Order: sequence, then C-alpha cells, then structure tokens
Amino acid sequence: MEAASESMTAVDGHVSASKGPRGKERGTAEQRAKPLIPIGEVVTRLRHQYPDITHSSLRFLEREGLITASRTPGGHRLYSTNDLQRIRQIKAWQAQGLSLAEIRHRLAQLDRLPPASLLSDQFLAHALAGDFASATSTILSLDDVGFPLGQLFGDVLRPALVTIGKRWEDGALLIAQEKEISELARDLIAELTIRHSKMPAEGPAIVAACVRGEFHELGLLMICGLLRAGGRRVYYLGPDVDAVFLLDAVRLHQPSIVLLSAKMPPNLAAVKTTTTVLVNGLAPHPTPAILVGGQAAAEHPDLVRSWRATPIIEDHPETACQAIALILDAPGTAVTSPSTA
Ligand code: B12
Repeated sequence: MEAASESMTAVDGHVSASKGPRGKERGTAEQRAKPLIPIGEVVTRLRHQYPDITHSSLRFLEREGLITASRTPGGHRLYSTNDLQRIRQIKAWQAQGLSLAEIRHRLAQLDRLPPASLLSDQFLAHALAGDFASATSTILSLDDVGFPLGQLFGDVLRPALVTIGKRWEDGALLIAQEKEISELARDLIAELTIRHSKMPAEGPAIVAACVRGEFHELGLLMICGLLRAGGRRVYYLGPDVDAVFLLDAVRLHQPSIVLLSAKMPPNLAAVKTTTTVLVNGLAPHPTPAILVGGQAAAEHPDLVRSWRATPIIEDHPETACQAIALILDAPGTAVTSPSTA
C-alpha cells in the first residue's frame, strides 16, 4: 500500500522535513502544525481538477525532482499543503503546455524567493513611499513566477493592510493614505482574480456581498478571487449592499450558498436584517446556507448562529475558503427553512 492510513503532522517527530529552500523557509510553527496528507488523499483532492493525476504521476514528479514528499518511518509518502499547492501549480503549467525544463526553471525561481513576510514589507514600503508602480510590480511579478495566489493574498497583501490599519490608529498615517493604498490593493486583487479566474458558465453558484454599512470589502474580494480560481461560479455584489438587492441576486442566480462579510461590530445588525429579508423574501422556498465572515462575525459567532446563519471564524483567505468548500461540497448543503428562521 502506498499511502499511510492517517494524516500526520510534521511536529510529531516521526516525519522528515520537506526539502527545498522554500519548503524550509515555510517551516514555521504554523506550517509545521499543518497536517501532512498521504498520497491517496492528494490524488482524491486533486482529481476533480486534474483527472490525469495518479499515484504514479506524483512519483514521476518526484523522480524529476519537482516535488519532494516527506516520508513516514515506514517509507509512505506524505505531502504538506505547500506540496499540494506546488503540485497544482505544476499541473496548471503543464496544462498551459510548458515543458518540464521550463517548469523546473520557474520552480527554481520560486524557491529562491525570500519569505512572504519580507515580500509583504517590500510591498508596504513601496506603497507608503507613494511608489505604486514598484508596489504593483512586487505583487504581479510574484504571480508571474507562480507564487501561490492564496499566499499572495493571505501572507503578502493582508499583513500589509493590517499594518496600514495600525499606522492609521497610531496617527502615523492619513486616512487619505489608507484609502489610496487600499484602492491599490483592490486593483491588485481584481487583476489577480481575473488572471486566475476559472469561473464556469454552469454549476452551483455562490452569491457574495458585504452587508449594509460595511465598506471593508478586500477580505471578501480575496475569498471570491480564490473561489473563482478554484473553478467556482461566484457573483460578488460589492460593499454596503442593501438586503433587497441581495434578495434579487439570490432569486436570479439560485446559489447554493450566500457569503456575507461584516467586519465592524455595528454592522452585525445588518446581518440579522439580511438573513430575515432573505428567508422571508424566498418563502415558501428554502433559503440557501448563509455563511458570515469578517471580524465582527468571528467575535460574535453565537449571535450569527441565532440568526440561522453560519459564522466562519477563519481569517486567512485560504483557510476561510477551505471552510466554505467543506460546507459547499457537503451532501445536501444546508438550507435555512423559513419556518425555523
Ligand atoms: C482598508 C481599510 C479601510 C478601507 C476599506 C477599503 C475597501 N475597499 O475595503 C476604508 C478606507 C474604506 C476603511 C474605512 C473605515 N475603517 Co478601516 N481599515 C482598513 C484596514 C487598513 C484594512 C482592512 C483589510 O482590507 N484587511 C485585509 C483583509 C484581507 O482582511 P479582513 O478584512 O480581516 O478579511 C479576512 C477575514 O476577516 C475573513 N473574512 C472577511 N469577510 C469574510 C466573509 C466570509 C464569508 C468569510 C468566510 C471570511 C471573511 O477573511 C478575510 C481574508 O483573509 C483595516 C486594518 C485591519 N486590521 O484590518 C482598517 C480597520 C478595519 N478600519 C477601521 C476603521 C475604524 C475604519 C473607519 C471607521 C474609519 C477609517 N479608518 O477610515 C471606516 C469605517 C468604514 C465602514 N463603515 O465599513 C478599524 C476597525 C476597528 C474596529 N474593529 O472597530 C481598523 C481595524 C483599523 C484600526 N486599526 O483601527 N477602512
């Protein structure tokens, strides 16, 4: 049997570390605590996107030196989430017709990159200096060499935005600067989303919006971008969306789930209004599952649940998307029945 029967973590001391400079660089406590995945599960997870993926094609990539799986003491291969991302990237490049030599060259470029925290500081320094051309090229050139989109959003752009918020709070930054840098980030998220979008014309839909009064949209935009890159059909309505427009979108697209974002605590009331308008407006038909993320929702999950919605507390865009996918792909995705809301 090729695969170990259970996932293991890299902190359990039984597993050798992934090789490669970038693999080592990502060997932070957080990274080490992530579960390692046996080969069979890698195939299962990637097969819907890449039907030609098999145990032997993964072993081939390893023989070619493009990936390096860890091993259990019994010799079973184990893959980290970074390995999974690397395999996805290799498959995407293969689909674009790149040769193995070209792929090897691109991966070598990726492996030579500094840690994401340094890249984030670089982006921020350019943005704060008003050098938006260099800030833009810092981000887009990372994408050009195949830096994973989830990490680009979550580990490069997001920490820079959090620092912007702290500087504003400390009085070291004008609101004007906060606004112009967040607009730059918005443009970059949009460009990256378009570059990676694999939005199908058919299939289950997702409708997403920031609730009324909520102008912080960059987090939800990142999530929508990642979902589109993963082949999901996402309709995003924007910041500060009145519940009646969301109801129209739900009637139009008949989504499997609705995503709401609420970052500022006072906007939680709008989550309640929105769920009520959806449930009553769609009755007697059931309402799609409503997932609510953002700082306010994460801090008050019980309130969100009391309105028959599901709070998502993950604040990294990749883990938030994983939580969404679990709900989306669960058989008979939950519906909120009008009688119980
Ligand atoms: C950019 C920004 C703005 C921009 C927003 C522009 C835009 N187009 O989005 C503008 C200038 C409009 C703005 C306005 C304001 N802001 Co402001 N802003 C920020 C800043 C700097 C970054 C926000 C951001 O984009 N973060 C990055 C994203 C990627 O992370 P995120 O929002 O946390 O989202 C993640 C998760 O929450 C989660 N998630 C979010 N939504 C959803 C939805 C679903 C379904 C799921 C599953 C997950 C999920 O996943 C996301 C991805 O990782 C923050 C600082 C900070 N610490 O966040 C302050 C901050 C949020 N702002 C703040 C304040 C006070 C304001 C203003 C009142 C005054 C001001 N500074 O201008 C107004 C209020 C506007 C309003 N009513 O909404 C405070 C909020 C304090 C609080 N919690 O009460 C902060 C924290 C700054 C600070 N340190 O004080 N702001």
